[in-house]
Amino acid sequence: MYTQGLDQAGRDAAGAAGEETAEQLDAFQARIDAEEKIEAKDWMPEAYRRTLVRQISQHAHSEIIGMQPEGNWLTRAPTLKRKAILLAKVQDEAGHGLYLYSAAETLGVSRDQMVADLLSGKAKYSSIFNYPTLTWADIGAIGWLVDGAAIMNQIPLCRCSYGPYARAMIRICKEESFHQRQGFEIMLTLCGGTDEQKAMAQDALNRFWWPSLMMFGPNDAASKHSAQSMKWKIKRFSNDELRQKFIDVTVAQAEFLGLTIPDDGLRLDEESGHYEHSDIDWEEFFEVIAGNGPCNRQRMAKRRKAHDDGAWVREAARAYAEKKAAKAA
Ligand code: FAQ
Repeated sequence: MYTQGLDQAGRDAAGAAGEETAEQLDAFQARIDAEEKIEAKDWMPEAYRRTLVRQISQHAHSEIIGMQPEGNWLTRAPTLKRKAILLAKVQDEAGHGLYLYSAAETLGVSRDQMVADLLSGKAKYSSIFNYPTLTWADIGAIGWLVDGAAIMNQIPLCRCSYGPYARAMIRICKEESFHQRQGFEIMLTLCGGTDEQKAMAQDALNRFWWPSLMMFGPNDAASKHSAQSMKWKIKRFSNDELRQKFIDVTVAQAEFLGLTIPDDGLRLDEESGHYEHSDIDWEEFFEVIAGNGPCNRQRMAKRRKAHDDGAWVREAARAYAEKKAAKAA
């Protein structure tokens, strides 16, 4: 019911989009430039609202779909302790999805609508979750690299101009930081183990390195939303800037583990202090986000099945709400 009201607010805002005046837009930009937080009930340009709904809902979907590759190893974790840690991590991702859906709802879109957009294939989720987790070392690589890349991208989102998103990101980043350490610790343990275990860690790095770099999105020249999102201080850094920061910190971590980054072109430019790297396979990236990655179909089929299997829970919750409302009336 709450979101029905929000849906209406969203439609009203969309209807008013054509009536935005230059004065309103200038005043809004001045608030952004002054680092004021924009809150749910504040006036905002329709394009700002839509950009946030797109980004926050895609972020939420990523957290939810992102539970699948790791969930794949819950029953096969090597020890009870590892299993408990992984279970907690996967539950955290569900929690992140829920805070993010709530943050997006404040912009006038209902969770039902966002979920429908995911299930119909209209909304995207992060490319990284379309790669398979073939060995236990992949769980280490996901924590180390995928959560590592997520933190690099998401710490600046704690300073996003939209208050509800920025506040949700604070707790998410704290939890992602724990996730990154648990992944690195798995890699450290494997690298200190037998030759076979170390080879498993290297293989996971080989397979997850390039997809992790793709998480930051297309390069700046091809990023259609970056310029406007940076002007609105939704994004604080460009895709390439964040990718570079990630590479610069991660190379030293790989060296510490005694692993080799699978890039012959990787070299430190002494002058800039940054690592140069080989070209990213953008063709692969665009294929994955178009739905043709190694696991896209499997991930969506599983999500649709989970949604269908949960129909009775939604039905029961609806019936209970109706009963309560009738009693109150
Ligand atoms: N995958 O113009 P840009 C996590 C799309 S959470 C798929 O540069 P923008 C936690 C983009 O949507 C990971 N699509 O777009 C975890 C746009 O398409 P559209 C998720 C991508 O928004 C760990 C088009 O390409 N994190 O990992 C990707 O300015 C372990 C053009 O791109 C977030 O969502 C991609 N990698 O910048 C969970 C963070 N990149 O919408 C479980 C918030 C780009 O026009 C286990 N999001 N696209 O159809 C962001 O920071 C931004 O949205 C970017 C993209 C940086 C992802």
